[in-house]
Amino acid sequence: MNEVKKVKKRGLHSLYAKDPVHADEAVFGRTSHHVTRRGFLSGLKSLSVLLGAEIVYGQFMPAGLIPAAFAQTDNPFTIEGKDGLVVLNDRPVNAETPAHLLDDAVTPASRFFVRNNGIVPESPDPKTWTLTIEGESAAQSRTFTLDELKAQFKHYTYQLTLECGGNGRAEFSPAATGNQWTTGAVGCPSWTGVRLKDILNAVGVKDDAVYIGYYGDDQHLSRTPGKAAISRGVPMSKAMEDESLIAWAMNDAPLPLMNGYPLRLVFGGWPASTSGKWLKKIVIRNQIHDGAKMLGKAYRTPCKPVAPGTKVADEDMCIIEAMPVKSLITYPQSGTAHALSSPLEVRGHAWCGSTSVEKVFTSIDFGQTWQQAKLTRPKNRHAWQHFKTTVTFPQAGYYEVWAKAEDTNGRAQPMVLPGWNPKGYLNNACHRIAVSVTA
Ligand SMILES: Nc1nc2c(c(=O)[nH]1)N[C@H]1C(S)=C(S)[C@@H](COP(=O)(O)O)O[C@H]1N2
Ligand SMILES: [Mo]
Repeated sequence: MNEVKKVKKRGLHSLYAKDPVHADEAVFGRTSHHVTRRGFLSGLKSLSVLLGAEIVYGQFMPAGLIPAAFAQTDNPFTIEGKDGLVVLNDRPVNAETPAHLLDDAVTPASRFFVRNNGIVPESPDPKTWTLTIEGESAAQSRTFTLDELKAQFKHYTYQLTLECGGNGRAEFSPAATGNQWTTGAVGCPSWTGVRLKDILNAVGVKDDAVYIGYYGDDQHLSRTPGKAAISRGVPMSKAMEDESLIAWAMNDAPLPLMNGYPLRLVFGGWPASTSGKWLKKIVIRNQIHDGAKMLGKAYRTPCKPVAPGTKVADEDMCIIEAMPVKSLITYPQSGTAHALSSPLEVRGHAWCGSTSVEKVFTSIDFGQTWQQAKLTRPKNRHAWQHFKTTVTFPQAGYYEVWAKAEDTNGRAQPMVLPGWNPKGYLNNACHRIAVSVTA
């Protein structure tokens, strides 16, 4: 079931992540990292040849930008139960969803990404599954079976966005190690379960509680008994939100094994690493949880911005909380050919971990001008929103459609890579797709 078939190939992103200067040369055919504008413009000509069309707004195209048309990856792997996901690693299994497969308003289980830090439990038995709540700030220690959880607490369903903190890592330069996620470590299914706060309150939370931490049933890659692959958590304020769930269902069906079957935490809008899978234990802590991947540089960014490549001391790294504002174009698929005679519908989703999205804009001229898209309200707090717009092209040629979301606090996505950080988290740069317009 967990088996991943076929051999790895190197995509443009891994090429670029490994050595951006050489990748630049390979793609743009340049000999120097410092490209003059003239050199760049002649590069543009050869790019146009490669693309098979004139880059209509080529004079605005930033030097060093890899055309989105080249970011197409073929898919050399498959995971059972997952449809068209691109596998980035097979030990542990990690797979992301191509943008055009995330077009549904509610992400189907078959298209929800997979991010594992350890070894997936083989065949968890829901009948004997238990969840224990304990910890120094728990009034008592209590264990529930899955049936007891379902019988004793009210059920809630919310549509909640989960995005890996490392989504977009592939674009950072200098490159950050770790899974080279492009845009597909995000999804927004509907989740059903009980409110974490109802369980915590039933057990009893002491006044000195500051954090909860989780433990799952997956093994560390080394298979060392008792060693957690990951054990993260959230502050009490997030734990006590209405939408913070202990969930057993995704889109009204049991969770897929890869996504935490039979029980997981779901904290919408926060780095998905906080949403513990195969959930066995929650600890209520009187200090910030110090489990695996809570300390050091894991899921942290520099407390103050640093220049790319800077070595940052652990004590200057701060825990990532809500994810930043972001959007994804899910239709059309990047690389689409479109006839000049008709307008093109462009659509996708936008989300923001702390508030909601206020506006989404698209551009077809490398960000010179923007037009505002139609945007829906979220189904509930921490659910992604959908945007739709119609684009008309002035002439045949190669275009990129860019999307930019702005949250209710007036914070918008940057067009280029934001704040470099040692582990490559929180890349919320504008998503862009290639469209070739034919006469
Ligand atoms: N027990 C356990 N929980 C986990 C993980 C894990 O490896 N083990 N990975 C975390 C990370 S880093 C992410 S991004 C999300 C991914 O959830 P998904 O695999 O369902 O997409 O699960 C989180 N919860
Ligand atoms: Mo993650």
